[in-house]
Amino acid sequence: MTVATAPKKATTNLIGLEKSDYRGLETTLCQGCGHNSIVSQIVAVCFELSIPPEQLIKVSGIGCSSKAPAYFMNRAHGFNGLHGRMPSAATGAILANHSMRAIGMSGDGDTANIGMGQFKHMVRRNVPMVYIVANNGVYGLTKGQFSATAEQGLELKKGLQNKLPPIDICLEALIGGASFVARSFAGDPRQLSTLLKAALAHKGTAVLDVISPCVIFNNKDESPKSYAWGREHEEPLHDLTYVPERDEIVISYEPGEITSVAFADGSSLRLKKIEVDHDPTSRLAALTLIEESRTQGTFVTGLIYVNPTQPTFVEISGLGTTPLARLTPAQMRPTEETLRDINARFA
Ligand SMILES: Cc1ncc(C[n+]2csc(CCOP(=O)(O)OP(=O)(O)O)c2C)c(N)n1
Ligand code: SF4
Ligand SMILES: [Mg+2]
Repeated sequence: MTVATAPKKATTNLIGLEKSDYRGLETTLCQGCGHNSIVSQIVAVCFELSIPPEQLIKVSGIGCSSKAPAYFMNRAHGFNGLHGRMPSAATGAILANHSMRAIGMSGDGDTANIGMGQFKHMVRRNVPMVYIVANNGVYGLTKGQFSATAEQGLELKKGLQNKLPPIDICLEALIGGASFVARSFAGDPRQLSTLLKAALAHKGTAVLDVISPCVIFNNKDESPKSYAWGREHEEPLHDLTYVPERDEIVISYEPGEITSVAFADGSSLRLKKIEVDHDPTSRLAALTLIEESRTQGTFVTGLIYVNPTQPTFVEISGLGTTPLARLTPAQMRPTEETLRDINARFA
């Protein structure tokens, strides 16, 4: 008698790598830390999209969140920079070799406190990279001081109340001219994974503000950066489906039920309306959405804004197709004759 067995699920991706090829070192972050969930999604998504690890640059600043790149993709290139200075390190790396993909990993302190200036210039330039902010409202690494994204009135330690209004990372990104702005939750792996895929497909800076609870210093149920609050209050804007270039999915929808965002690499993101009518291609609608969410204290997640055609820093800088790092000395140096001509003009 022959016994029918279910077909085995492929353990290798399109470039013949296993998921283990996308892992990093064993995490040293606390068990249950939201940053660990973000790491798991990066590993899963990069494996699924068959991204060659050697073609990825991972960059970070300082903080528990900025330690996270050590825990994914051992075979990728990495640079752990100074506190708040990840954007300048990433910009330099990308300008040197724009054939690479880059994932920047930052924290709310790293971005919204010490690194705000760098962040604003990165989004304004539209440097091609995914910029993840693992946002927990505290400086986790230095034992839980309030960061600039902590809610006004929040009490974490007895007698200590945050008196200042919070900075909204998505709002700052939008005002700064960002071309891709999304918010997600470390407790919502499905949405996070889809947004990560779209962010990797986007040609400019893709800002992903991920509420990522710190289980040690900011996880009381009443805190808007806790797991309990997030699970209770999350309001996804859309039901999202990422469609890689090679897969044309055939699902029938009612007319007007879905919209689609096409990325330069041929992939697309399908957005199915849930409750709110939000057009992520309208900057004004995105600004209004964030302002309404702030005043009403709601937790909206999903793709807030996208402009897939906004020119990137590489395009604006006219870098051409060959990355600077691949040019030969002869291609980079002016000839003696050219130098003589230039000097002659100043004679
Ligand atoms: C120039 C400088 N100032 C201060 C510090 C101390 N410091 C280390 S991590 C950190 C805050 C990190 O917070 P965040 O970016 O939110 O990361 P988290 O640990 O919460 O993930 C601070 C203030 C430092 N390392 N360098
Ligand atoms: S202290 Fe907080 S942010 Fe740092 S690893 Fe632990 S849970 Fe995560
Ligand atoms: Mg933090």
